[in-house]
Amino acid sequence: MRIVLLGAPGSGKGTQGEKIVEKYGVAHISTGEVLRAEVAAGTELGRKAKSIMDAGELVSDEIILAIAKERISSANKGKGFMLDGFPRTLAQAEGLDSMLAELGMSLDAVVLLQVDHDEVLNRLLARKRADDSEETISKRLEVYEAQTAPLIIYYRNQGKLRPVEGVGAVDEIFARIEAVLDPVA
Ligand code: B4P
Repeated sequence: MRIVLLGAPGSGKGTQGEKIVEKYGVAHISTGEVLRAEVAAGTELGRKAKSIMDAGELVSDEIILAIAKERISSANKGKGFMLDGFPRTLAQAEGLDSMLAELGMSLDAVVLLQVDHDEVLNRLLARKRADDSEETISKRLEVYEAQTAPLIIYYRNQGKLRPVEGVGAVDEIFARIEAVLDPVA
């Protein structure tokens, strides 16, 4: 199974992603996690990424596509993969499609976690990660609307979009995700 988990910052991609990995045995590829690990390790990429993440901006498509390519190639042999927080721009989505085509693969589904603006704002203010200051959060939500929300139309046009209501108890939301993924798995 090859899927994308799409949604605003704080929509619960990381939270639901863990449950998807546990049930379906797919590899979890989170570009945000990879970047945070690079920051923690103090690599050159981490140093470059930190200031961008702290400002609520997106790391360049070139860097992200290189990270994704490496992870996707190594996840290729197992039960498939779940992309969490990638793609986030149209250029990334197109890059992903051509990367998969080269490998003779395509996506099975794109799960969209739908959560309204006030709810994600409250969740992120409560989370207190390094890039969760009020100013950074507003910027990230603005960037999501401008650069990532257009992917909803992109994947709807491909017939792959599976919208899921992302508000409620974590297990309740997961049951909604299972209802759309079980037929694909
Ligand atoms: P990410 O790591 O992808 O993080 P996120 O979008 O902020 O969070 P997520 O949706 O995973 O929410 P979570 O489950 O944690 O990105 C971080 C940064 O990395 C980006 O801003 C960007 O700079 C960079 N980056 C990453 N990928 C990139 C890409 N492809 N291109 C360019 N740049 C990239 O949930 C949030 C909170 O809500 C948690 O505290 C959780 O406990 C809570 N929560 C979850 N479910 C809930 C529920 N049902 N009810 C109440 N609370 C809930």
